[in-house]
Amino acid sequence: MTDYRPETLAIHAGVEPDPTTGAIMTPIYQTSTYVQAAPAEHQGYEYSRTDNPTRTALQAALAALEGGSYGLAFASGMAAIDAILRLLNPGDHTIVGDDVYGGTFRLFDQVLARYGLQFTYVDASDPANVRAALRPETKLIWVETPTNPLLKLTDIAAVADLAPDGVWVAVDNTFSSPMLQRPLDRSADIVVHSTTKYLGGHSDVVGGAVVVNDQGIYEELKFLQNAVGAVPGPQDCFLTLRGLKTLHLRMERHSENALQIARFLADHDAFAQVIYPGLESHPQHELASRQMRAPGGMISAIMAGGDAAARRFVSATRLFALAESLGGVESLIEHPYSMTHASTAESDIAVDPGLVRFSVGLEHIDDLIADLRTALKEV
Ligand code: P1T
Repeated sequence: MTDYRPETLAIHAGVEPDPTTGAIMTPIYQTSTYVQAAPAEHQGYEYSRTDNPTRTALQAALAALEGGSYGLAFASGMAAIDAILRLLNPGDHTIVGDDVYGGTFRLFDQVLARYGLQFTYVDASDPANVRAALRPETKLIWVETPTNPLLKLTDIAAVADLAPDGVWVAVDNTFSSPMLQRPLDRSADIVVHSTTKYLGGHSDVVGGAVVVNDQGIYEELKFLQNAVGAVPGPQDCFLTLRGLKTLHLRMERHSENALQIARFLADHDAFAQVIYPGLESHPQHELASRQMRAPGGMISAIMAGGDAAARRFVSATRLFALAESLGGVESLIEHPYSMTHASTAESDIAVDPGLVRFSVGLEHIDDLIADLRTALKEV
């Protein structure tokens, strides 16, 4: 299966005809438990927190898409991130990219720091900053690339190269999806996703995933998945698995639409800065071209009129729905300062109040640009 190209994997990976009926789609095994022939004599499934066949299919598909050996599904992206951090012990140190999803910062800063984990935030777009932050207690390097919401990139191979033995590199690949980049191929140790976003793709399910190659890390994470219990239900696994089948087509169109919209915004004087890895003005455009198959569907822009203009603009669009989240078929717009990144407001990694974030969907490009043009008249 791993010899297939990503487009074929998206459709076939992890899914076998159901052994009892031949159903081509993995059924939703809506069961909490499994009958045993004799004590501990079963068919591989004992209890659905531990394993469920619909989840097994999703996990295999996720692993194949990321080019990894093992996949694990979680109840949300945050649950997946939390499971990875539970590999660490009190006193262990993590280097974190200085632009991350607000919920990730909140988990690190307000929950895990209380258990003695230490975090240092650095601008990981320059690997030298990561190297300079290494300490004897460093166990993990944590980056999003592109980041949420500023779309900064990290050279994954360069960071993996500088990480000493025993320091894991984890990449939150939510904004790219495995169709645009596969961090394990660039020597990262751990890939994490909010599958709520591009992988699910239809704004109808919340989920998370971790993919790794190392059997030891997998076994610890598999233990934590069961011991802590933040697992997705079979219906959610089914929806995510269904979403995966069109990931390649969706990522292509997200990227095409986003490039046109980024160019439109860059030409409009309402914006002081437009940030999109596919624009030549992006400081890491060259790295984006080298590391990503396409620049993705996310755009950020800082409004010349600051906070007030940003709030007016995001309230005035119609097709671009004002909502948190991203990666679905429909276009979304939001104001990170007051919404997704409100938890960073008082911190060193606070975002600009004039920032607006677009998740460009799959609607017709002309309708999307017309919507933005109309809304901009109200700014
Ligand atoms: O929402 P959840 O499935 O728990 O995933 C958390 C998460 C993890 N990593 C990244 C890069 C994310 O963007 C997210 C969730 N982000 C949003 C809800 C948002 O609107 O940015």
